[in-house]
Amino acid sequence: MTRRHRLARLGALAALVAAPGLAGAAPGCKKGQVADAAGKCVDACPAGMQYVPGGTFTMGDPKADDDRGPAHEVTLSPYCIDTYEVTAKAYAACQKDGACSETQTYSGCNVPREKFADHPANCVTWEQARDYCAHVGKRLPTEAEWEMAARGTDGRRFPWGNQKPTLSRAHWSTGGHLYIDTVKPGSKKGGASPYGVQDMAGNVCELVSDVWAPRYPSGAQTDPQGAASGEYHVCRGGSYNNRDADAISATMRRHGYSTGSTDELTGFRCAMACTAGK
Ligand SMILES: [Ca+2]
Repeated sequence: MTRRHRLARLGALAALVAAPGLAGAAPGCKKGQVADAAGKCVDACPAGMQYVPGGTFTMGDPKADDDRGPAHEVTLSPYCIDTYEVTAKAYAACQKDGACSETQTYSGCNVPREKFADHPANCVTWEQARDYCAHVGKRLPTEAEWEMAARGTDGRRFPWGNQKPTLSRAHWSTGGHLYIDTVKPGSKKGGASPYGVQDMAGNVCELVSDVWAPRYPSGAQTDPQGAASGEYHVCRGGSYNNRDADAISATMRRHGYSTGSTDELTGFRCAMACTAGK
């Protein structure tokens, strides 16, 4: 190994240890790239995903006396997360492949509606979301991965910062208007998270892999997977139906998704471990 290669490897290691800034670039590489063993910059994630370099952040809300607390330190390994919520069209393709079961078809469900093909897949159960992600070689994000992707490491309240939500930042029901449908993912460019992930506030609420518990563990955690057992799954980020800014904040948790349960406000995105450069 040449000196340059050693330095590149050390640089990549330092980037992980130091929980680098929010851009996610390895030293000497562009944003979204990492150095491989030979020191060459390679894309950290497949197309359509954003790189989150991992590191340490405070998960939860220090002021909350509910399931958003206690705030606790979480350290995550690098990972990739979908830039957008999974679309109805993508889910329908999985159905066609025989790997995903049919979603519900009641009013407001996007997969059966041709005009909503580019909107988020909603009316999906946790099991359907899990099966879709597995079919495309991914998995559901853990709740900790979802929260770091949404708010970075600086303790911000929303993906874009601490400013109040607006309609240019999130699809939510504000200004006395109750929205009854989703928008196409990526329609609210002002709402991008520190890592460039879109629609983490509003549009559809997003199922994560964890089982819900009424309180977080109080100690520091590394790559937490959620409660060991429980009846309900968690949905993050709020939806188009929420009128209260707090409901679409990056720490809010909505639970109650037991096996088979679903609604038109609920969708998902997928994630995967980042193995590039290793
Ligand atoms: Ca969302």
